[in-house]
Amino acid sequence: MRMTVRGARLLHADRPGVLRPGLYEVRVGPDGRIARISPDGAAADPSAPPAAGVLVEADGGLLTAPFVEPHIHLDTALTAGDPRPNASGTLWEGIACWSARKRTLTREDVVARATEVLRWQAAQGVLHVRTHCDVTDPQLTALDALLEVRERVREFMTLQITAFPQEGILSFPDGEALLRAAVARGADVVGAIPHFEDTREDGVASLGIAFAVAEEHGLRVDAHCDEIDDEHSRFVEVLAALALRSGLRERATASHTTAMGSYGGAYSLKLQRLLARSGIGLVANPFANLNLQGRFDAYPKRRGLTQVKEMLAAGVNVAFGHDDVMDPWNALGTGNPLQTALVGLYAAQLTGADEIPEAYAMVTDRAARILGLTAAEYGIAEGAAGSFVVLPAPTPTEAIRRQVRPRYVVAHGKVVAQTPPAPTLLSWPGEEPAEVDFGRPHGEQGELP
Ligand code: 17E
Ligand code: FE2
Repeated sequence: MRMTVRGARLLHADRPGVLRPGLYEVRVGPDGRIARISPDGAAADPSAPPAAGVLVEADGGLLTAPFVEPHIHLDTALTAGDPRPNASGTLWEGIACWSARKRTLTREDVVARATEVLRWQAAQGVLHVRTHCDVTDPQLTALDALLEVRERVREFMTLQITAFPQEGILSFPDGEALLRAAVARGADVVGAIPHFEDTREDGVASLGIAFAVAEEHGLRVDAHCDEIDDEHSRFVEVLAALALRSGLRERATASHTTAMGSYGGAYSLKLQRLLARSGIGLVANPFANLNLQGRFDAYPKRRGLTQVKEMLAAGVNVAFGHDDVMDPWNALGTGNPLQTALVGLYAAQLTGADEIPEAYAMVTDRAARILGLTAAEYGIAEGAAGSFVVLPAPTPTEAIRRQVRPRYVVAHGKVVAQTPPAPTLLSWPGEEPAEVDFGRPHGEQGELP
């Protein structure tokens, strides 16, 4: 055995937020896969072989599959303020700021910034990442850099690269040729940005091109789609119809779709039915959406998110993404998925007791479905990859509420990050200094004696 984790809580395989009863021991074999999941301790299972390999004590903490980042921009990360800040806070000025910065890109610059953010992500338990990479650059400098980074991290992280035509497929000189060149060089996913194209017709045509390229090369599609407060921006229906008719279905994703926050009831119902039938996934990006949308509104001011709750209820897969880390569209961020989940659940009002764990699924299992990770690559089951996080919290809700960092991040049976507890001692008047753990005094449910 490569590793034994003792005393872990586990989630039910298909019920978000529901714990399996008791504590478990998880063993990872020499092949880096989960070899055995069993009730914890010799008392529970006298036939259990002694712990083997590296021993990790979960102390009753939750062990889940690692976090999955379904939508980030590693090429633009850590460029905030360079060459100038985004003064208006709009998507459009952000694109202009980035366009200026793009002219100064070098491969080393992109490799250094992307690697730094991937380090932050791995430290916080994110081991599967889909990044968008701007390919409206005649040199494709960022793409080449990210292809290099993808190979460097392959041993313990999945990095999917979306060829993202930030300034358009039809509205940027040679946009289609650049998109095709990016795919030829090794991009994993085909992007688009229909709401940015010069005309509605160009937007529709751009999605046709994206799906054609994806079909030709057996790739997935993930378009920035309807990222605007314009109820007339309705490209997601085009994307869903193309996903249905091409058979790409759940291999297609519409990211952002913030215009859905402006659609009326009649159209929303039509859309819910179409999206559910089409199988496409949605990625909401709460930081960027709350930051960039609503900028042209007086009060009442829109919250700027897609219809998260409604689409989940309709049976559509929805995940939460981080989008930006310190770039023209978001000056803050560390790539922390539990921060994304927290902000996302408030933005979408997923605040019911059984909705909060859904937000955890939206940065784990649901995001894994967006990336198309297989059962062998992702999940806590015998035979699956021995990659997981062990949290200093017993439930998904507590992990989000306390904003914990994983105690251990494990990739293929090897500890890649560990965060020792850092207790805060409080000297309360009349008492000895004591640790504050932010738990309810009467247990997690808060029952009074
Ligand atoms: N580009 C874009 O079109 N939309 C975004 N949210 C970001 C970059 C971050
Ligand atoms: Fe994005």
